[in-house]
Amino acid sequence: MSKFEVQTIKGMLPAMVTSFDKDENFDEKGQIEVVDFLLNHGSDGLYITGSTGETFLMETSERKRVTEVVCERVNHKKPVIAHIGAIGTKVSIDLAKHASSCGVDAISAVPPFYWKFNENEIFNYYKDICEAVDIPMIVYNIPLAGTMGYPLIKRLAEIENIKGIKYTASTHHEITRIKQEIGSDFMIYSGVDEMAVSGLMSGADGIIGSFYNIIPELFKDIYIAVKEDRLLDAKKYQDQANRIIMYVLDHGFVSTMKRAL
Ligand code: MN9
Repeated sequence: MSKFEVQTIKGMLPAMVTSFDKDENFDEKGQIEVVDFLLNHGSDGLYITGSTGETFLMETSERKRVTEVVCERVNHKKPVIAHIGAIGTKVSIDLAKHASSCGVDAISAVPPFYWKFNENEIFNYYKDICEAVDIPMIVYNIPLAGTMGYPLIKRLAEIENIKGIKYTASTHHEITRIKQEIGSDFMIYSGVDEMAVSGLMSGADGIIGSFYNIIPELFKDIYIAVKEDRLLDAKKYQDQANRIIMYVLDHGFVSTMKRAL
């Protein structure tokens, strides 16, 4: 059973990396260490098996095992959002049902990608998943899978289980528009780490990102500074974070973050 209402999921949530051993198998012990590290460094929840978690390199069975191990360790101390997106609806529904049975608080999915699906196909993908499970869905706007424009987001928000969006696109004016026109209880999680201040100032309820795996405190400071209207402090922290991000992106970001961890 999930525990947290989606409207209470706010703050700084790492898009958690997945631990693998030297043979590239899921490393349960390593994963538990990462979970403990992130929870002990101010995380307000975890976003698991997403792009940063190298989900598209994993077998469906491995993705399920990651969800089981993380849910057991977190044990409802903080909210867990499980990304269940896949190129096909059948796999996504299977993962969604499994994540739901593990007690995650919400699921999330990138839109189906590669074949440049049209708006109706993307809408129906999310609708089919939402009809198969009784758990909140956070849709995902990310240019890598094809940015969804405001009209499609508005349509998706009419599906009952769709309660928010992870917004990893730079069109932050749309964050303000979503809050104004769809409603303040439609949750928005800003996903471009380099623009966390901008996302929060545009109205995001929280931030979900890769770099909170390695510099969680700095992003928690950003979140708190914006909420307390200390914008010059927030900018200073963002500038510090971005110097680290630029370095890491130049060196292969998941591997370099793991080295840093
Ligand atoms: O949304 C992440 N996006 C991708 C989450 O992985 C594509 C971000 O956290 C970026 O990794 C980060 C670095 O560019 O902003």
